[in-house]
Amino acid sequence: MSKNITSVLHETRSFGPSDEFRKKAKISSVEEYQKLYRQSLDEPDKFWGDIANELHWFKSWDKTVDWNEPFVKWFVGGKTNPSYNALDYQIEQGRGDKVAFLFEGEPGDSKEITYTEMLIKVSKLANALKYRGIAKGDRVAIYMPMIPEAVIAMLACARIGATHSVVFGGFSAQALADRINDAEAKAVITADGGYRRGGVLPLKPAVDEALKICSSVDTVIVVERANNPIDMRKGRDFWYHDLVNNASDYCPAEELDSEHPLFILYTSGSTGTPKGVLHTVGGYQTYTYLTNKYVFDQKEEDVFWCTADVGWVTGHSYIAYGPMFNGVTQVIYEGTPNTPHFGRFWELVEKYKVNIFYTAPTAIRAFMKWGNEHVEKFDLSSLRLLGTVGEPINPEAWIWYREMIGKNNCPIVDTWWQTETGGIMLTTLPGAHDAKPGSAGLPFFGVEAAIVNAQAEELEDNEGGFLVIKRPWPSMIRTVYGDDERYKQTYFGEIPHVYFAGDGARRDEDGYYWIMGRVDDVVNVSGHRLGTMEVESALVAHSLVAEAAVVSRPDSLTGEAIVAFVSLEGGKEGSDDLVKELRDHVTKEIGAIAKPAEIRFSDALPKTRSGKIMRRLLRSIASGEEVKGDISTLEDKSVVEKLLKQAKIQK
Ligand code: 7RM
Repeated sequence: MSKNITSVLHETRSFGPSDEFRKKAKISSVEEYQKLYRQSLDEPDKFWGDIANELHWFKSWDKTVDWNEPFVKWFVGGKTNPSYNALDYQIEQGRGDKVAFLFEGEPGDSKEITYTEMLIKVSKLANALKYRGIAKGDRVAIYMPMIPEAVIAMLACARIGATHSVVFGGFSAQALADRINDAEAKAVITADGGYRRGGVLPLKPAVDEALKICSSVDTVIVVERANNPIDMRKGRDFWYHDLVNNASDYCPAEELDSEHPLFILYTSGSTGTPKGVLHTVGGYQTYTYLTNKYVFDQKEEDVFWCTADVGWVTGHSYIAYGPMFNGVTQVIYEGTPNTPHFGRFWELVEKYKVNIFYTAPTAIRAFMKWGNEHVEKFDLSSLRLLGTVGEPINPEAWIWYREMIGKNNCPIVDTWWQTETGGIMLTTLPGAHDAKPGSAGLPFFGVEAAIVNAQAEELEDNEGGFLVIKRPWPSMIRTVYGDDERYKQTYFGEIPHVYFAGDGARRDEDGYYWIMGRVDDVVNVSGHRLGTMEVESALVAHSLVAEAAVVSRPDSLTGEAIVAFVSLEGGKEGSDDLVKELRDHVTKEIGAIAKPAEIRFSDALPKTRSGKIMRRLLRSIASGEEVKGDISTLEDKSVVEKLLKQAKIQK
């Protein structure tokens, strides 16, 4: 943390919106952006108060923001409900018969759900939860495929003031159990299974497995989706369709305090167990509403498709909440982009005449690799705006996205944000700004960003440093669930008096931010942030493994790939069979996303005297680079020599 970061990427191209796009855009000039941006910083009470009032409040607030570093409250004393704002409030504005979701299952089944139908479905499930004794303040885990019921479950929880914790359907039983236990969830909403990669991904069996070690859960609600055989335990497990058939179709939304906990979403830290990032209702709803409106320049007639899974924050903020607050029509797709064919996404863009498309760089790199012929078969002329999120996008992929998908006619917004920030923090506004390939653009309204050194001193233009946020914004993380101290340490403990996001970046002479990646020990595989510690502890859980150190190396497809250095019990020798066994083991413990791309055996790992593994050295070795920098804290230098020798042999 002591050194600044050297920046290597220098890209000079820039692309502005077409005159046509600009003319119709909500914000259509740099001056307009600057004026609103200044107002958001100079008069935050007025700015955020006006925006918050574009949604519905049962009772107005007494104070807009209450900052008691590092704890913040927004719209203090106000009462509102995000489920009301996503549904009832939209219907009040005449959107009852408007389609909320255009759902497409992987096997090709499809259905449309209007806002009114959503309200009925959400109400019924909310009533079913109440019937099962779930009340305001309880936690509910959601473990679902990408089907409308996932969003329905989130909004049903919000409706009654139960805090949801969505666990990505690709996570293992163990990962699910850890998250259920940390939140002490009372119920799990799941499905028998979902359709994925041409087969069925069973979910209920993993819930059964997890619940063997979770005592807080007394209700499991199961959506019938894939018809895979499952066990139902009497008194605990209920079919979704049975419960909702018996439930009344209206459930009034609870009047929730602005700071009532809306959801917990677990994200990896550099050490220890996953962190339960907590978001609350009033600030989160205001910020996701506004970012969705301006970053995606949402028009009443637009069809919006965010390809994220609801298990990640992007699926929370830009599927379940932000677009709903704007009354948007969305596509929701259950499957993978290459099933049953490599053009599946483009087929859906054509079918549903998608106007705004939001995806991750890792997906874009995969599309590039699969070949242009899969794109060219389909009519993409409905597209008018493209977005990316999750990791830095390399300029080559950016240009491909612009040319092949956008046909040189769609602005691209590269949006930088985190689970902890709740919504988009850095971006260009598509009708106002030129975009530079590889840059996430400028701070959004209310975001006071800076590049600093470890003493919080601001650096010069183009100097690499730590990306920090200098004042609270409405959708900021409130705490790490159940662990205020960890919250304080993680986000405000390293650089004095600012929120430190964990990313390195530089700002250029035009004020554009260029993200350089994470500065801590987290790997970002396909846009999914995984703690190296979690993968290490999964490896160490295997009986033959003594110790493990996990690092990333650059990967052209997934952004970063996991390389695991493993030392075995009793000086045993590694083998190809063991590599396979360990990779399967990690898949079982965490999920396929965490499976190491490479495993290298070593009888010892480089450590400091205090016993900390020096991942920096391993990262260099894994990437085939020279080991540079300070190795004075290294306990046993011969360990590095051995690893280097071994790396040469493997080449
Ligand atoms: C939304 C999300 C957060 C981390 C973040 C960055 C990286 C995200 C971008 C990006 C460069 C981007 N939440 N990241 N977006 N890096 N440019 N546009 O991804 O909590 O899962 O991950 O992802 O390192 O800190 S997350």
